[in-house]
Amino acid sequence: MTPRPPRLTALGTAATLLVGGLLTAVPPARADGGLRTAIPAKAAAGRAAPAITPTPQSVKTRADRITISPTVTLVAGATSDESALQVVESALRRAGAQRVVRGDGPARSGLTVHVGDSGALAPQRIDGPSALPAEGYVLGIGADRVVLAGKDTTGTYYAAQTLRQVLPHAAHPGARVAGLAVRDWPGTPLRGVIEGFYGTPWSHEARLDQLDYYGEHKMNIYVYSPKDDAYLRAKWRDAYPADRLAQVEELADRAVRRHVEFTYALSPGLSVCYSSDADAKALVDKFQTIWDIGVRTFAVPLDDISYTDWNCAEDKAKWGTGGGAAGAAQAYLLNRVNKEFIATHPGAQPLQMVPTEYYDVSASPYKKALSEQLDPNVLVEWTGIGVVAPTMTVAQAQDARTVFGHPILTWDNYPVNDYVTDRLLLGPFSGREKGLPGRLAGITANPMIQPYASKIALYTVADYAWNDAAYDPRTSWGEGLKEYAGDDPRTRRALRAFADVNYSSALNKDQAPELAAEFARYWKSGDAARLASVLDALGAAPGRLRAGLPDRGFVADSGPWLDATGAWATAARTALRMVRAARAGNGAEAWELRQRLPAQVTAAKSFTYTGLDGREVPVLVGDGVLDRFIDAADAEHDRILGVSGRPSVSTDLGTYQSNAAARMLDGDDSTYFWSDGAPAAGDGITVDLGRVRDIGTVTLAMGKPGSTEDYLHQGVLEFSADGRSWQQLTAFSGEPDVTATAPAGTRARYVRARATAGQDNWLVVREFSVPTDDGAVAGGPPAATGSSLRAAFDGDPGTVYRAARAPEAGETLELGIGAARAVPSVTVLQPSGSKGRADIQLRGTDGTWRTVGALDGPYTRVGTAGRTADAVRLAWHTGSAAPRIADVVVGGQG
Ligand code: LTM
Repeated sequence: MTPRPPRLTALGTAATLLVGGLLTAVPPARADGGLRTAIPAKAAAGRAAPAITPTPQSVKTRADRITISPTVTLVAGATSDESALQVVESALRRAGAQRVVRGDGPARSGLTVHVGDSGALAPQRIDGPSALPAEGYVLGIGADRVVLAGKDTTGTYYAAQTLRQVLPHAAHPGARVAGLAVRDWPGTPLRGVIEGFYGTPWSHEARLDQLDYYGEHKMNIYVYSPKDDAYLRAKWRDAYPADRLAQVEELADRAVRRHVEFTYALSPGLSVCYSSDADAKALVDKFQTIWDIGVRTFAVPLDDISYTDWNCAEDKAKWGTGGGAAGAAQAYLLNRVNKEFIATHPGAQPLQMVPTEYYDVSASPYKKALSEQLDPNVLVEWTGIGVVAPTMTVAQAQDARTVFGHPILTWDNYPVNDYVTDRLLLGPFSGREKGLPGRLAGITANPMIQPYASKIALYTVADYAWNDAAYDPRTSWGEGLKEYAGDDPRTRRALRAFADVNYSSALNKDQAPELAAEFARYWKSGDAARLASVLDALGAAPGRLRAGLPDRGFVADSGPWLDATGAWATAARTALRMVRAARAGNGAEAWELRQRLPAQVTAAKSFTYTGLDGREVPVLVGDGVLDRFIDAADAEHDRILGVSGRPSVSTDLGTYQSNAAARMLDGDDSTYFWSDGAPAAGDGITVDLGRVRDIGTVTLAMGKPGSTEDYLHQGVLEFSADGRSWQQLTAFSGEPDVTATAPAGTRARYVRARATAGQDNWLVVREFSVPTDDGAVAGGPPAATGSSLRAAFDGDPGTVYRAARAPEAGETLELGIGAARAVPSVTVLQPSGSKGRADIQLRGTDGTWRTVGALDGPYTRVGTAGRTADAVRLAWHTGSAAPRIADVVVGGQG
């Protein structure tokens, strides 16, 4: 049969093409080929074809098609192996082939698939892979055949993985598959994972599963280096028991079949004597044991050890002290391993090492010694600038290459979560500059303690490392989620919603970007129906993932985070309903919902998982987004109700460590706000009283023992009713403790301390106290222990006045509201179930108390027709139960 030449459509220079739903940047069309905008695999299949991942370098569609025949013949060529053949065979069966037979040449009838034979590309008029880098491949579909032609066996295996993604899923033969020419190669030689975290090491089953995943995603290295595996670090000299060794052998074997370099990493640094022959022999002997079970790649990590303390006196005698001495000692030992083991074992891959200074590019005696003395063919792992580098650039990688003097393999600390064990890091690999992979020996990503959940980020690592030019973190993330969730759209939506609320990290600053955008949209538009459906979907996500996510390991890994997500969604829905009710004027319902929230938030924060040391670690989900939405909803409810809120404080200055601004109002002189820099003229701190109130004597207590100069050296105290026009209360200079009494009748909502000159010292404020003359609470019954009368009138419905006993005859609870004014309404909030009974009374200018209503359930609002009053009281009925009051809101306070 003479294959017909393909009909090709030229499309010109660099273009974007949709292949299986994936946007792919492609280089200019070659003279012998062209591009079509058809979607080959999709067109042939009854279902959406998966994207080719990682993003291929070049994909061209062809006008011709092939048909999956009942019998398909596989012909193995020079760069095929059993692994590739098996992937192709099972992909063809899934595409509808009933028999897949192996033959020596093209079959007389039916489809022939050439695996690892670039000569078979000729009828398709597609160039072979000879000019491609190692592991590159060409995949041609058309001219009545399929050809997988790798530069090497790994390349052909990757062609098989691409074919697996391109072929349709069909129950019967006959599927038509559109013609395609893929020309593809990796962006960097080594791409994969270093299991290098602290905490519970991955299980054996999880590692096997990971190796399968790496093969499918064209990752070719796995470094076996969990910090808490004693045989690899604390007891590195110890021989493996037979069962453990058998497991390592099984991993090594699986890795070979998935074209992954299983790298055995032994970390002797906690106890090694670098100059010791016995220790060098112990290292080499252990490597030999591992070599004997089939491993060919080895590493000696020396991170997270001290290089100022030697483990033996001989090392000090031989090398002295300091970083330079440590570098020389490490180079000595590693060179021995390199010469006595790697060089004597043909087939061994270059030795890898992790330096003790792995996190920067600053010149140092240590790096100089390594650079000059370590054998040049040893790969050096480097984490970027910082242990967890938010960004990594080409220039930094070049600097690392220069300062270490060796090829650089990045140890990229993403998505590792051993330093934030309360989080799942499910966002994409980001902040890595395009062009970086090409400057590196490779990229190894340190994953999470949770192996299955790590796959979401690892998908994006694989995508970036393969084709950084086409890489877009959000796009790759979305494609990875789709692949991982499988075909069910509900599961896909659930996974995306769950990943969104577990998104933030050092690389991805924003938490829950999609949910945060929905909250922002709601506050702007008031579209509660839309937000309700978003929150319903979030609440349903854990159940959907538990029921439908194909990778069951993910469900086990994420259990507490799934539970927390469901609970946060419940709380957020309550908050939304509360705002809706308040906005609709349904105060009683809103108050009932507001009371449910604290318990729901506590429940959402209650989920934990058990760490390696047996400690329960509480988990975080959507932090800073879900919790803030609930706070904002509370505030909105309170605003609608007319609750003033408790005083709050803000500042233009940054905060040093955990010395937060709120400490200025905590009534505790031993805690303080501490700025993280010196105030400039105009910088200041502002207390917001929540509403305009009568103010009295203001106290600003600055400085502290040990930091006596950390105060505003020159400034003013000012007050304002609206936050725009300010009046001076006092000016001060050279005094850390400032007191000023406002003239009688002064009313303000804001009081601030403002620097009038720049200074060198930072600022410490122990207390910024603005007492108010209104809001005084008197009477009874007395408050129970842990409660206060004040809580009944503090502007915070979250705090409750709980009476210690039932009221006595004639007893009242009296609340001052400052100077006499018109009062349009009084609202009394009682916790649900409260049984207090009382008349609500106002005191007029003549001093007489008049009843305007009576307590009536948890939410009582009485209109008072604008009576003028200077106080409100609850006159308890005889026989009332011990009362509980969350807040009394006197209308018209703003
Ligand atoms: O990063 C390196 C080279 N070493 C350790 C890792 O083992 C650890 O997982 C990460 C993240 O905490 N930090 C390290 O310093």
